[in-house]
This record gives sequence, C-alpha cells and structure tokens, in this order.
Amino acid sequence: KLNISINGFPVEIAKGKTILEAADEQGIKIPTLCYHKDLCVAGNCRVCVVEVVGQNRLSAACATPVEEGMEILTNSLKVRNSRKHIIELLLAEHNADCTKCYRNGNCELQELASEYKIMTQDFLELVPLKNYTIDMFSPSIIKDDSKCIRCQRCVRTCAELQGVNALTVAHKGDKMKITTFFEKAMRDVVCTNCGQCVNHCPTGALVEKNYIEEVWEAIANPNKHVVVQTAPAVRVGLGEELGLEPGSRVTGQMVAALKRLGFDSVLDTDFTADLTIMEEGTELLTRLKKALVDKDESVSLPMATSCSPGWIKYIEHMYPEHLEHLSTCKSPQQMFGALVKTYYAKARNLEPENIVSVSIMPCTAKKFEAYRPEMHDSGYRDVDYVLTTRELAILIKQAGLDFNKLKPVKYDRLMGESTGAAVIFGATGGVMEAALRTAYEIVTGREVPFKNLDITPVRGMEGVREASVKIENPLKEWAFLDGVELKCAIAHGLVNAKTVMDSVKSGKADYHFIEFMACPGGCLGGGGQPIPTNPEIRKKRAEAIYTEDSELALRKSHENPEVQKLYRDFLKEPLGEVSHHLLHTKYTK
Ligand code: HC1
Repeated sequence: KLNISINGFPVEIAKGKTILEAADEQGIKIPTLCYHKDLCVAGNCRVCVVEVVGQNRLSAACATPVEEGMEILTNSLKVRNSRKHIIELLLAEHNADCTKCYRNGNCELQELASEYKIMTQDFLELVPLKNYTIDMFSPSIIKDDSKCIRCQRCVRTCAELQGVNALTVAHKGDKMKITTFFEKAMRDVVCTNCGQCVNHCPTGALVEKNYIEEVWEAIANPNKHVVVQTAPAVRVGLGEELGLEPGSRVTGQMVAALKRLGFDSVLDTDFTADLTIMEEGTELLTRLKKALVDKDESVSLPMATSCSPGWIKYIEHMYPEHLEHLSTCKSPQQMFGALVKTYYAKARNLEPENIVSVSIMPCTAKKFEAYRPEMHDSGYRDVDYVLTTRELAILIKQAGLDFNKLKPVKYDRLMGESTGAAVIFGATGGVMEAALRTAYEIVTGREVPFKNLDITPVRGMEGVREASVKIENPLKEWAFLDGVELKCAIAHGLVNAKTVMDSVKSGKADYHFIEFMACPGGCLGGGGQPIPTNPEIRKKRAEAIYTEDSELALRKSHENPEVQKLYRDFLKEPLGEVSHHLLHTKYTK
C-alpha cells in the first residue's frame, strides 16, 4: 500500500493504481474523455489533469501512477481553470449544435460543458472555417467529423478490441482527423459495421444510422402489418437506456412496450435462435459424418458459427479463402425475416408485401446484414428495418410510456416461443452451449453431462476459450462418434477471432466447432447496446442472461414446441429443401 493524500485527506492506495483509479476509489470523480475502461491509456485529451504538489506541471490522472507520499489536488483553482480551458478549446473545434445532435442528452462533452458551465466563447470558433464531411453511405454507421474531438477512442477500439484498423489518424496539428484508408467512405473500407466505435465514441461523431421515422410510418400505415422481433441481448440491455441498473431483465415489460407502440405482432428472435441450433447442429453432425465416415476431404472442419454479421464481414475481408468454414445457416435475425414473409404470412393469411418486418438488435451490423443481397429469399427484403436497443428506447420515450409501470406481457404465438438455450445466444459462448445441449442429446439420447445443463467451461469473458465434450455410448446411428472428443473454441471481439483464425489458417487448430462473435462479451456488448458499455456492465448483462436461462422451463432448443410445429407444418426436416432455400446461404469472396 502507498500512503498519499487526495485534496488534503490522507488515504492508502494499492500499488500500481493510477491517480484516476485512486480518486475513483475515494468517490472522487475526475472527468475524462479519451479514457475508456476497455482501452489502453492514451492521455491525449488532458481533461483529467490534476495537480501534484511540488510539481510545476499538471499531470494526466489517467496516465500517472500513484507514488508514495504524493499530495494530489483534483479540484484546485489551477486544475479547474485548466480543465475549463481544455473544454472550451474542444468546444471551439466542435460542432456544438447540440439540440440537433443524435447524442443530445448522452454526450460526454455536453455533460462536461454543462458541469463546468461553459457559457462564454473565449476562443475563435473554428468549425465553420473547416470543410467537414459527413459519411452517410453505410447502412449501419454515420460518421460526422464536425462532432469529432479527436480523442481517438474509436481508433483504439477498432485496433485493440477488433483488430480491424478501419479507422486511423491522419495529418497533424489542427488538421489532424480521424479517417479511413484514403479517406474512403466507411462502406468502402474494411469496416465490419460492428459499431464498437459508435459505442465507444464520447460524442455524436459516430452514431448508428437510425430508422426511427421509417418504423413510425409503417406502424401508422393501416395497410401494413408490422411484425417485430427482439434479439436475445436486448432484454438485458434496454433497461439501462430507461434508467434501470445494468443487468436488469425487462423481457416482459419490453414486450408490453412494443405492443403499446402499435406493432401488430411482437415475436422473438429467440424462436429462430432455437431453430438455428436445429439447423446448425444437424449441419455439424453431417459434416462430422462426411469427414469421419466417408473420409470426404472436401468437408471443412472446424465449422464456424455464422450468426454474427460483424464476424461474417470480418472473415470476408480478412480470411476470404476460409469462408467454407462458415456454417451455411443464416443468422437467427435473417431466418426470422425469411419465415415472417412465408410461413407466418401464410398462417395469418397475410400478403407478404403488406408485412413490414422490424427487428430490435443490440447490433449495428445487423442493419447491414438485413440489407445484404443474400437476404431476400422470401421473395422480398426479409427484414425491412433494424433498430438498435438504443433506438427502441427512443421509441418508448417518444411514445411517453412509463416503462416501469408496464406489466410484463408474453410474446405473441407462432414465432414467439423460445428456450433458455436461445436466450444465452446473447452472451459469448452461448451459441456453443446451446448447440452442445442439443447435439449431445441427439447423438446419445441423454442430456449433456453438466450439472443443471450449465456447460460452464464455455462461459466467461476470456477472449479465447476452449472446451471439449467426450461422446460416449452414442445411439446406433451415431456409432462413428463413440469416444470422439468434440473439441470447441469460442472467440469474442474480432481481435480474438484473429488469433483463432490464424491457428485455423496454419492448420494448428484441431477444433470441430468454433463460435465467433464480433463484439466483446458477445451480443450483450454489441455496438447497438446502451452507452456506456464496459467490462463491469457486460458482466452484469451476462449474469442476467444466464439467470433468465436458468429460470425457463424449457432450456434445450429441440424442445421448443413452436419450432417442432414449424418442422411439422412447413420445413419438414432440418437441412431439408425448404430450409435450404429460406434459412441457408453461402457467402462468397
Ligand atoms: Fe445476437 Fe443472434 S445472438 S447475433 O448476438 O445469433 O445482434 O442478441 O440477435 O441473429 O438470436 C445480435 C443478440 C442476435 C442473431 C440471435
């Protein structure tokens, strides 16, 4: 322990902490902008400056380790004036048209300007003098340079968390800007649309492309039947946008809110998550049979999950020669979209062209996914509009709903039933766990050998995790799997996907099945989730997901009665002809 004083009060602090962490422990907030708990320290915005008695310069609290005997002043006149000047300088270079900004009300710069009561303009207004661009070409993300404060959180996010490096710093001094390769549009570079930059941006420089008005218009149109699906992770994130604590589970209230907003049918992406397990599990077993029994060398193993559209874009860009490892399954969002305008339309006696299919996702890449040319197998665009968790909160606020007063309601029928296996899709390792629960039982006729069906080795927040399950005494049809150790890997955050893909590429990976999720923590940490998202918040959302699973009566995808009905009435069998047409696709180079 080190003995120091903060603002004149003696305190003991563990060695290795920064001044920022030490102050935080003591309940003293030091403002930050370039700092984010997910990222390495940059120390470039200087908003967190503090005074260390005896030194004739100010220090950045985020980048200065505490030393024995330090006397730290976080709120001296010198500190306050300096911070105020920094904020004023940032504002002079910032398009401060806050009332017209998408981040109005949740902007870190705006909050600081308010806290420090910046009411005068002492510095020259620089914004109108510069020629700023707004890149609106991507279906997922808008980049508005006039709002950028050059903190570089987005650049570090794209490099450190995602290993993508789509964003970079160009030029120096007052010409310095955050840009892309040759200043191309985000749409035309290696951007995966994951939206982690959006989630980590302190201002409105990077925001999701929102489709709020389009959805209101559809709801208001009496000739349209508007169906909404909600992704697994939205139910453990939405509450935060509406004032609840991280980790609040709001499934039933969310359904109630969606009904009050005027959607004609409120259904669940979890239904098609269960369906994905049926299709993907069957695909994995088919590939194993071809490889082990038929000795077919053209079969690609390991098989990789294909539900995260950021991951799909990443492998398309970075490992195009390995696309055959991807499962042919579309994501649950897209399976849902294809079924809404076919199976659901028929069952409800609706014309598919009169259906508007909306999805609520924790993800910005899902907007891009819905727009892909591969996603029109119903004969129409399968999913018309994708809103993030944040956009749904905006709809709820605009409608004036008091979320806390809503009584929980159940999803509508036909495509609204789901199991715990589907809920855990929202957490890293969840797709793997769901697949193992079903595949093991199909092969052996017995439940997976883990207490309470909790396959704990695949859970957690390690960037890359490995697990294996030994198959013993399988049913006759699967005798070739007797004694096989099914080897699995899980990677979340694209920087970790790179580690695993490099081992696949070098031939060192002897896995059978790999789950890849583009975002840290899986979808619960998606680019469309509430801001802030950080390690503690992701942990709370993950706990909420696993609690939701543990409390459900059905926890294995193959037990979902509506999925069983779908096969009986429409699809007939996994990987059958109809499934092949509607639920599967092939991504090409
Ligand atoms: Fe996900 Fe998925 S889990 S990709 O993270 O497979 O976005 O929540 O909806 O499609 O189900 C996201 C979440 C989501 C799909 C499912």
